[in-house]
Amino acid sequence: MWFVENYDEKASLGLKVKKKLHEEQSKFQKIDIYETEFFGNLLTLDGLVMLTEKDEFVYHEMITHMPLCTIKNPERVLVIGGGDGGAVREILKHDSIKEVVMCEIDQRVTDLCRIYFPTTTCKLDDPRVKLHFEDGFKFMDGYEGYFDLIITDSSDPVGPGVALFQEDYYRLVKKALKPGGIMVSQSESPWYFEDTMTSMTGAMANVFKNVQTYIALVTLYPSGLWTMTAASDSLSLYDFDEKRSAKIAETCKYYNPEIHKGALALPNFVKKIVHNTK
Ligand code: AG3
Repeated sequence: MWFVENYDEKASLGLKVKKKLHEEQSKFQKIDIYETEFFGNLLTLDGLVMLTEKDEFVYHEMITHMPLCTIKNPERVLVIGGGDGGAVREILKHDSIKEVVMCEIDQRVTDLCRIYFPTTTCKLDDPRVKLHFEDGFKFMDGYEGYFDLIITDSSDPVGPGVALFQEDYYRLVKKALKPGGIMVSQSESPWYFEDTMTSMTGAMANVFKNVQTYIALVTLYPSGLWTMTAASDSLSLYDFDEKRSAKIAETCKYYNPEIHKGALALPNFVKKIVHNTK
């Protein structure tokens, strides 16, 4: 049996599956969990690969440590989405963290990941973590100048995640951030989501002074060439704490200080797609 993610009839990814572990239609989306031959357990939402046990470290290390090593003394972080807990696990590696708030719209994702992905959910019961299961957009409205970092760990811009790629959302993020804060959103693949990347980085550039797209090689996402985009009024990912980055890297399988610098180097065709300001 094969799991196949189809990229708009343009291409597809196939993963050999040992067995299907779970299947349900939640209030928000179709959730499927498989045991694969090579990548461990696989979670898909509406048929799209979210993570496997074997490769999740790339995405989760890169969406967290790039911005966290750029903030002097990160204390409060908000994760919008990220119900698998992988981002939360990485954030807590930074000693200065006092509070991590995760706001996931679909509690079923987290409940099921606790069963099938114990290595990503392992820190969700840490006393510094607060879990909320509601619409991230609405949830954030209650905050002003509070977070050092806001991470959008969303699915593609279809289904429940669409609003998270738009300017209104980035304005809310800015309001919830401390004045010197930074945001980062997963920003899709330049091969298959060119228009999304252009519109979302353009929308970020309307709200923040610095917009910086960087690369994470996520094997099982469309094309494998995946991007994340950070935005801030004062911080630049180039000015990061190399010492802390090296220390954190001892616990990582992908991220390290050389990757931190190298991830910011964009191929020419990607530079043309995004609104990089620095
Ligand atoms: N966020 C999902 C990225 C989108 C993948 N897209 C796709 N397969 N078409 C990852 C959730 C992990 N915390």
